[in-house]
Amino acid sequence: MRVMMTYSTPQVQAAPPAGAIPITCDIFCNVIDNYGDIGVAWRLARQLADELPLVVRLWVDELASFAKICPVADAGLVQQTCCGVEVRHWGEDFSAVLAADLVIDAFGCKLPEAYLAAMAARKPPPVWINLEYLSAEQWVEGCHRLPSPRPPLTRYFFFPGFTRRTGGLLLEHDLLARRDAFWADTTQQQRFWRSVGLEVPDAGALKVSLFGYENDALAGLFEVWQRGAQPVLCLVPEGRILPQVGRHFGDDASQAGKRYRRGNLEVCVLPFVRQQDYDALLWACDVNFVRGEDSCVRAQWAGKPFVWQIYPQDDGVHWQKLQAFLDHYSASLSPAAAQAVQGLWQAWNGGGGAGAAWPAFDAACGEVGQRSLDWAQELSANNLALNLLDFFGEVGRMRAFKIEGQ
Ligand code: TRH
Repeated sequence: MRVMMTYSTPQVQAAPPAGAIPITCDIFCNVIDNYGDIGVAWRLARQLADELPLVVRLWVDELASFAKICPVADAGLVQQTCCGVEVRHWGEDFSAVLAADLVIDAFGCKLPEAYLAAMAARKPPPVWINLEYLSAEQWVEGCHRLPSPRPPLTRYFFFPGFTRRTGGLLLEHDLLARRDAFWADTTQQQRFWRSVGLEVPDAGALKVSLFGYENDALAGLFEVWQRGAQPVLCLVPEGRILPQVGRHFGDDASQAGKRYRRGNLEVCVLPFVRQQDYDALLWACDVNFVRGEDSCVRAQWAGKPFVWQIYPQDDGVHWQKLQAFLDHYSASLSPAAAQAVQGLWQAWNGGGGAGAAWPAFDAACGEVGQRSLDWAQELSANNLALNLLDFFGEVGRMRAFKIEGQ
C-alpha cells in the first residue's frame, strides 16, 4: 500500500503565536454523491489550516471525488498532504488514531467506533461538532449550537446560514479583495479568458456560466438565447448537464473543449478545474447558474445575478429551502425584480417555462446585480470558520468553569 507524499503549495501558513500549541482538528467527510460534501469539507479544511492556528486532518471515504476538486491529490494514497492539510483515506482501521482537539463530522456522517472510543478516552474530550447542511429556513436559528449529549461526549450542531443567529458562511479572508482586484485588472481578466482557451469576449456579449444537474428547462433557455438580440456566451463546466447541452446541438459525445454556435448563442464546454480556480469563472461572467450548496455560496460572493438549481430531494422539501432563501435574498428588491428572480429560479428548478421567464430576469439584472454586491458585503460579516473557532473556545471555557465550580 502506498502511503505518504507531500505536495508543497505556495500557500502562506498562518503561524500560531510563539509558544502556543496549535489546535488539532479532524474533519470527517462521507462522500454521498456529487462534489458538495467534499467541496464544503475541503474548503473548510483549507481555510482552518491556512488562515487559523489549526493543524488539520481531513478523512475522506472516497478520494476520487476529492481528486476532482483537488487535482494534485492522488486518489490511490492513504495519506498525503495537500495545501497544508493532511488528507487521509477513511478506511477501516482507526485503532491507532489519536483524537484531535476539535472534531468535525461534516453533514452528520457517522464516526468510526474506534475513533469515538479514542475521543471518549481523551482528557479533556474533544469539542465535537456536527457541521450541518446550509439552509435559510427559520428553524435553523433555533437549532444552531444546540448540544446533543452522547455520554461521556457532547456533540454540538453547527448550522451555516444567512443570519447572525446562524454559523455564517465559508469565506476566505481575502476573497472579496481578490474578486475586486480581478475586476479592476484587465490583465488578470485576459489571463482568465486565455486559460479557458478563449479570447476576451466582445463587450456587448452576455457571459453566462452554467453549472448544473440534468435539467429539462435547458432547451427553452437555449432557444431564447439563440433568438435574442444580444449575443450570449455560455460557459459550461463539465458535469451532469453536459450530455443535454451536447444533444441540443446534435452531439452525443460532448466534452471539454467543444464549442457550439446557433443563432446568437455560443456555448463552450470547459474542463472541471481545481476548487480554488472556479471563482474566477464566476467573477468573469455576468450571470451564474449554480447548484447544490458550495457553488451557490461562491456565486453569492461573486456578487453577480445568479440562478440556483437546488439539490433535489425525494420528499420535495427542497422547494421549502429554495423559497426560504428567495425570501431572504429578494427581500430588498423591487417587487418587479423579486418576481423576475423568483420566476426564473422556479422555472429552472422544474416549474417549467425557463425561456419565458428569462426576459424579465434579464431586464432586472441591473438591479439584481447591485443587490448581489450588497448581499455579499452583508453576509461577509458572519464568517463560518471564525465562528467555529470562537465556538471551540467557548465550549472549552464552559467546561473549565464547570470543573472549577464543582
Ligand atoms: O456537486 P454538488 O451538486 O453537491 C451537492 C450539494 O452540495 C448538495 O447540497 C449535497 O447534498 C449533495 O452534493 C450531496 O454542488 P456544490 O455543492 O456546488 O459542489 C460543487 C463543488 O465543486 C464546489 O465545491 C465547487 C467545485 N467545483 C470545482 O472545484 N471545479 C469546477 O470546475 C466546478 C464547476 C465546481
